[in-house]
Amino acid sequence: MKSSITACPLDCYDACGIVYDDGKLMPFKDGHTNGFLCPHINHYDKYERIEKARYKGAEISMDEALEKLQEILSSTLKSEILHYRGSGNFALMQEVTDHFFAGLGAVLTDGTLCDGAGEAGIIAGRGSNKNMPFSEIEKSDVVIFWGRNPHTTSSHLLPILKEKKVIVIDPVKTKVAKMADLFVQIKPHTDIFLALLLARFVHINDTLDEEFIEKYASEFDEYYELTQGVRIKTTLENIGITLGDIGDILSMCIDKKVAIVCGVGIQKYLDGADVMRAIDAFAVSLGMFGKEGCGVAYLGNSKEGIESPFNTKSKKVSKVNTAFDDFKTVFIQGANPLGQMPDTQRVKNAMQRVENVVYFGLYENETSQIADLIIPAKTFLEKDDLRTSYSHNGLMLMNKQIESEIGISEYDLAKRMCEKFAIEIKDESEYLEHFKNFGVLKINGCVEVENRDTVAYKNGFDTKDKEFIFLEEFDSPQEEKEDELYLLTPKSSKSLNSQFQREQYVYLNPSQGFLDEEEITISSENGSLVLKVKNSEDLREDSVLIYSGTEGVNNLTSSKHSYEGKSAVFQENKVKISKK
Ligand SMILES: Nc1nc2c(c(=O)[nH]1)N[C@H]1C(S)=C(S)[C@@H](COP(=O)(O)OP(=O)(O)OC[C@H]3O[C@@H](n4cnc5c(=O)[nH]c(N)nc54)[C@H](O)[C@@H]3O)O[C@H]1N2
Ligand SMILES: Nc1nc2c(c(=O)[nH]1)N[C@H]1C(S)=C(S)[C@@H](COP(=O)(O)OP(=O)(O)OC[C@H]3O[C@@H](n4cnc5c(=O)[nH]c(N)nc54)[C@H](O)[C@@H]3O)O[C@H]1N2
Ligand code: SF4
Ligand SMILES: [Mo]
Repeated sequence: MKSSITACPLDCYDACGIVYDDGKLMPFKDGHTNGFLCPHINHYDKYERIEKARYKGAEISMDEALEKLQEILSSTLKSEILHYRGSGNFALMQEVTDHFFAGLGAVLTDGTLCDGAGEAGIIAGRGSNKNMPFSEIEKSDVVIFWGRNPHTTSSHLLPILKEKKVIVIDPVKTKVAKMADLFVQIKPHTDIFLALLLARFVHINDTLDEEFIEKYASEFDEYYELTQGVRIKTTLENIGITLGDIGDILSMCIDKKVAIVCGVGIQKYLDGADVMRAIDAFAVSLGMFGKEGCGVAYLGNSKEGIESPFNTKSKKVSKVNTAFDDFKTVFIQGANPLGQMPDTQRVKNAMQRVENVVYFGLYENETSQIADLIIPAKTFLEKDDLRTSYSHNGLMLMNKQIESEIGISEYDLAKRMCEKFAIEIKDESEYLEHFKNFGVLKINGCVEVENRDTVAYKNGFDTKDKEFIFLEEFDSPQEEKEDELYLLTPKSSKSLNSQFQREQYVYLNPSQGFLDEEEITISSENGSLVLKVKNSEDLREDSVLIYSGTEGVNNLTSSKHSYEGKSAVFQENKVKISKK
């Protein structure tokens, strides 16, 4: 009998297990999925997908589309072919196209639009990025959501908060902030100062975990000196925090199991790596690593412990500022670079000069609109795959549930192209088996990636001498100009980046003096856009919020790289607002 087990394919912390039951997507009852899914998957079949292949606007058959693709690839110098793959589907077999393009001698991408700055900060301090999985957060007494919005982006953490104290550090009064025991509505991009001050006060209050520090963080004294460079009174005034807040955070954390659950919000800046590393250092000061129910959770490496069976050796260009016009053919898979990459005008200009833009995806968007060749993909229900997660250790099977005439799977496309260009490729089942072999059945009935720690850093950090490496310097606070506002671009509950129902508003604090539904212009040094206003008391007066996935939001953002981590910096630019 066909297995009805699959998993959500979306780029999401939770990576939920799904049972396909008589045409319905039902949640796994056990494990972290906890018997519920989310609006994206509950409404998955309501979103209109691309059904037919197209070339230059005219519908063609899938066979013709693949012939065309082959023709385009044969007539392009291999070094002038770019394969740009996004995270529209997070499963492991998606990478099989990298295998084809690398074998062909084409160019792939590196860098990230997502979590790279934070990850670089973690690695600089700890020597590796080993995550604190959901199952460990569950064991903590106190959870600090620091730049993470669980109601929207990781709702499966919510049921485990019941008996815990919750602290939220966010410029926006999010849903979790409203239910928190303590909410600190911090000024955007000032978290590093709060983190430095927290570590300093742990020392001043004589609440350092001396034993841990002696063993694994012996440079803390130097770090303490660095924290003394932060002027307490002016800094606190500037970042919108009181000494009382600091005292409250610390008193809630002392002698407790604390999980600091960070999201990408804190690190969409040039110095995003340093912010993350300073937060880690605060956790170190309390000795919060290597112990059950303690630690700093972020986006772990979803491929940790899994070897790729694919050849991905190739020249690579950065995803953040890709010079598309260096290429004659660009093959875009599972991504919407014209919506989601920073500095849209730059991307558009460059893309216009590309002779062949190929779009391989499920939905129409800014990128499909300018593509020459459109190849419809199969949904996760129509192909076999497996997935892992960046926040728990599960290895989830994604068995094919439906036969469909529409689209082609990544494997079938790669296989066909490999055969045409005489590149070796194995049977699909061999790759699936390869991935499956990294799984191990746990007592609770779940399959997890073997060799992944549940409690990481039990015997010290993964640095040379097992010690945490502290930050040695940090950027001074930014100069403020009166008419400039911080741009926040967090995730929306209605969309998954640019998939599904996309937002269309700019959110402002009412003190800005605009009316709901009034159109305003938002501009930065990179560009501008016009959006209708929604007023919200949940925002600070110095911030403007436009959700990720809103059409045009990236007109405003810069394609600079973070100092560390080759990551996009979507919140580095300040913006101005005016009547339309
Ligand atoms: N519904 C939904 N779920 C998603 C996604 C989606 O688009 N929609 N996207 C998925 C993807 S790709 C990712 S990477 C994850 C990311 O998910 P999260 O890590 O939760 O990231 P964001 O929503 O970008 O930001 C989280 C919080 O950071 C806050 N923030 C912004 N700037 C700052 C700051 O300077 N300091 C502090 N302390 N906080 C700040 C925001 O107000 C927001 O509440 O979510 C995934 N899940
Ligand atoms: N301003 C701003 N910009 C951001 C962000 C932000 O917070 N603010 N977040 C950034 C982050 S964290 C991320 S991860 C990126 C995400 O950016 P992208 O990776 O570009 O993701 P999406 O916008 O979700 O586009 C995914 C596309 O994948 C396609 N797709 C879905 N499933 C499949 C499949 O099975 N096969 C194929 N072939 N295609 C499929 C769909 O057609 C969809 O349009 O955006 C980044 N951009
Ligand atoms: S919470 Fe995340 S993983 Fe779970 S169904 Fe929704 S999008 Fe998928
Ligand atoms: Mo992301």
